[in-house]
Amino acid sequence: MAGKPKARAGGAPVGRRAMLGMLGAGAAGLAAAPSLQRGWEGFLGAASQIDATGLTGLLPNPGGFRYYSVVGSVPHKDETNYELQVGGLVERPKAYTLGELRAMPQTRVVHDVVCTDGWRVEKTPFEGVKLADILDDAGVRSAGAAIRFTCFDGAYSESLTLEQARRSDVLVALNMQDKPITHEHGGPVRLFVAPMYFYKSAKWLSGISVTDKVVPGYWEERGYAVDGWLDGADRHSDAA
Ligand SMILES: Nc1nc2c(c(=O)[nH]1)N[C@H]1C(S)=C(S)[C@@H](COP(=O)(O)O)O[C@H]1N2
Ligand SMILES: [Mo]
Repeated sequence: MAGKPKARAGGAPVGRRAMLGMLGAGAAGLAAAPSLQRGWEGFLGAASQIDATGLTGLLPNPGGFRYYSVVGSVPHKDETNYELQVGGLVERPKAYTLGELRAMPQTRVVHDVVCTDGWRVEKTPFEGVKLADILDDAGVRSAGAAIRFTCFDGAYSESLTLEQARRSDVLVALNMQDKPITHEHGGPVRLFVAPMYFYKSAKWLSGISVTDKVVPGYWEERGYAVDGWLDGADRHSDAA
């Protein structure tokens, strides 16, 4: 599979030299300023939002993750303004607040995270609401066959078949590594599709729409497989 294009769809482009300079200054500032609370991960997350070069994706990160976004900046959302819209081919379209999602039964899934770019973070816990529960709440109509996911970054999208979406290891996740998902990792709510490559796990999730067929997502329109199964994934079992 070809490497991801590094061009970002939005935001002001930052030159490679400027980016290196900024990262250098940031790293020096971090070493010199113990008062900087967010730490290297927070810095990387912030830097990645203005990095049009993809360089931040190449920097070391103690957690093993790289931060990805196809746009230059993403609005921050929390309990005051977050909403998850569920609609399309359903009986009961609904918008969930963060509080409503937190009040639903929570499921914890531990699975390796694997990006097609070659990095992996082993045994990563995610916790949240089973997508299947949200679909049951909404009542999928008989014509419904797939799900389209949209994001409040305004650009990313993903897809699953209805059968995939109903697996018990597919979550509308609120926690990652047993903490609320940070903005950099797609919080407050992201998808976690444990048996598939991490590109299927849409960050900054804002919309779940039931469709009559699979609508290829952002990377899928750019050549990635619609079925993003990891090697060794059990495609037919429901086991997490
Ligand atoms: N909204 C959104 N979701 C996204 C992406 C993105 O660019 N935008 N990148 C995908 C890819 S390719 C990966 S590997 C993971 C990265 O998640 P992380 O930034 O939390 O490491 O998010 C996936 N979900
Ligand atoms: Mo990825």
